[in-house]
Amino acid sequence: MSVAQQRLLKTSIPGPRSVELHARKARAVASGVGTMLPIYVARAGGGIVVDVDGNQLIDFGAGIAVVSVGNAAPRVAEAVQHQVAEFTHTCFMVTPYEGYVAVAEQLNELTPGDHEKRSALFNSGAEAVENAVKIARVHTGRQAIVAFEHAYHGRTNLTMALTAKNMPYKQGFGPFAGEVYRVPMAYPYRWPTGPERCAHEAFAEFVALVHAQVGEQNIAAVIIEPIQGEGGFIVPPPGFLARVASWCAEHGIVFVADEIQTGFCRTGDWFACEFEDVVPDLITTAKGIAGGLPLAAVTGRAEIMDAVHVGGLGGTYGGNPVACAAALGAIETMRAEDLGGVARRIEAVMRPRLVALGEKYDVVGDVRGRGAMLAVELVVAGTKDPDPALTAALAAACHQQGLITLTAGTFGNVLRFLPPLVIGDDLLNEGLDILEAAFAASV
Ligand code: PLZ
Repeated sequence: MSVAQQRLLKTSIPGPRSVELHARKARAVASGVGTMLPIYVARAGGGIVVDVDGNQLIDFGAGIAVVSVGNAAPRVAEAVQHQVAEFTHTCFMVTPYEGYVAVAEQLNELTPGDHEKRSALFNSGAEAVENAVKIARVHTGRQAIVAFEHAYHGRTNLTMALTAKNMPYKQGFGPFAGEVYRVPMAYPYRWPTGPERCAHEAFAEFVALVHAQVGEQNIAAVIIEPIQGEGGFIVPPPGFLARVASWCAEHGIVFVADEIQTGFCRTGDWFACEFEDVVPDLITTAKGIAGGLPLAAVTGRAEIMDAVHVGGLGGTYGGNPVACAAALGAIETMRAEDLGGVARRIEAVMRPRLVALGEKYDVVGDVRGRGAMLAVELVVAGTKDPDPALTAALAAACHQQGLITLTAGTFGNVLRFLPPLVIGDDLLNEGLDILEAAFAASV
């Protein structure tokens, strides 16, 4: 690993060179494209991001759950370098190539269920979700799509409609796509009658609501993140996913698991659905799949995937050969280094320390997540009122000390942790030390 695995602060954060680049950004880049922490990156690897001022920050974000295998992971870099020298693009729809087929084979093998499967490749998570909807509609001959509160599925027109949160994702960008219906999410911490009743009551509400307001016979698909990502790492109570999935099966509705954030070892299994033995009809993947190159996929039951007419799915770049080579390198890394097991070990290190924070500080309402996808929800002490200002202050305090942390949540009050799975235990613990110090200073 060429990047030294240690935190190093040479300047204030951001340093002078980053500040200069950020001024150039303001003149050149559309202001709608925001940046959370304006340190400009020079190199990154393992659990460290190096900026242009020579600062080395601990990475608890992994580019939003993307570089699970690490930045510039050796197998990914090697596969990409080889592929980029052979050919960079032909368009799979014009003249195909083996890498695309090999990635599809891997996805068919690794995703839950041993039924016959097919995959199709795309460029971004949102594009995969759009295509899952297209496929479900053709297969069922129905139009309605049911999504959940706190859901995040992307920023394209159809996926904005599926995404729950207005600011910043939807504000001013309507009108949104039709035939999208939203139902309550089984959110244990905020379930009105308490977490014990959440699974049962949320499912009953879901069933009653879609029956009364949509009609089962009109529903093409129900889409859900097995652990909600941008919505605040909301883990549905045990049994909820399975009940929704089997209800879908009963009514001929396609059950789509959006594993774009949870997939590829992040939660301790290849896919988060496996934890509860849920087998989705379709599964959308992206992010962790290709070690940082843009690639996404829809994988699912052969009879559903193959319902679409020839030529109905595609795009110029979908399944680009360089991205496919990267994916094969990333998947090989996950297998060889048992990154699912590593994610569980990361949880074993992080969770007890987050729980301890929760015991010490009343502002920690909830500690949750799974594997290397963990979060704390911050509230006003003694209430469940979200505290987004404290959340932002804690994140900023971490940034100042050289720890990259992200926030999330419909109410902006969740601090989330998504380290690269290849991060060392020493960096993990040092990052947690910084977090603890931020609590001590800010609360
Ligand atoms: N589905 C579950 O997490 C992307 C969004 C960052 P794209 N999440 C990060 C931002 O602010 O834009 C995501 C996701 C889930 C779909 C998507 C969309 O994936 O690759 O960003 O299109």
